[in-house]
Amino acid sequence: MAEELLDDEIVLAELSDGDLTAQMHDDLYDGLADEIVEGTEILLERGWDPSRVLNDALVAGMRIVGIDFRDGILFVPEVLLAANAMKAGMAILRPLLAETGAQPIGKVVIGTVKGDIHDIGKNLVGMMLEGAGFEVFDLGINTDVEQFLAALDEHKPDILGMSALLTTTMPYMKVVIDTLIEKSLREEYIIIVGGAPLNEEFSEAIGADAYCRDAAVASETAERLVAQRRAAA
Ligand code: B1M
Repeated sequence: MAEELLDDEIVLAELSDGDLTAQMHDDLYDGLADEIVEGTEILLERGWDPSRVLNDALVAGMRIVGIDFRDGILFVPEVLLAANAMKAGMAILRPLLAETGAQPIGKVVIGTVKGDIHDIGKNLVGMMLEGAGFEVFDLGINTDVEQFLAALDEHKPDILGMSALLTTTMPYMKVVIDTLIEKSLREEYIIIVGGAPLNEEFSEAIGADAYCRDAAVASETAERLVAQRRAAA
């Protein structure tokens, strides 16, 4: 029996490129960070470009995770594990991508608003956005308007993302948006908002561009809105 199990063990280094990327999609889905690190290193050793590893092995795998999360097949704990595995692969690729000058598909500044310390959902959104190929600047929790403005000025992102989990803190999103309007900066950014107490109506009322129900929707919406804006430019 033990012998049988050993025979079944998959040796990543022995797989063809196609089988290895498919296996990495499965390993991401299963949240296996060590296997993702190993697979990433093998593909790099085989001469793969870091951006090809990112797109074909990691981003493609996270897309499957995102779809199944959206469809209620995967739940938060599994997605956090998958996102952590993705992060482990990203940690190897990030410096290499910086060297090759590979461009992210866009930049996002994200934070949980002032007065609010909930960050699990926001972190998940940040990870999914990274998984989709965005460069993400996470301002953390309890972020006030000055911190948002400073980060927007510093990073010049395509997207500003705000998260709130409390009915008492969600109105602060409007404070940030109104400040951007006052400073004639509102049109510079796509603004997406999310968090359990929000809805479409609230997002429209405060002047955001989109409300995102969950992290998968956030990443799909971010990709769509950035593509639309670039096409219109
Ligand atoms: Co708090 N808490 N909490 N809490 N907490 C809630 C939110 C609450 C609904 C619980 C309840 O009473 N049923 C309630 C809010 C009630 C209300 O306002 N209507 C509440 C309360 C009252 C409080 C305190 C006031 C409790 C107290 O001290 N008396 C206090 C507030 C502290 C503060 O922020 N100032 C508090 C504290 C805490 C903990 C510190 C203990 C902890 C947070 C730990 C942490 O985040 N590091 C905590 C937790 C864990 C929760 C619950 C149980 C779970 C939240 C969570 O992480 N969900 C929560 C109850 C609940 O929501 N069921 C609750 C999982 C997460 C993946 O989902 O965050 O919704 P979520 O994110 C989703 C989507 O919303 C969306 O995508 C995410 C992933 O799919 N999304 C975005 C989120 N942000 C987005 C941004 C986007 C796009 C999508 O674009 C930018």
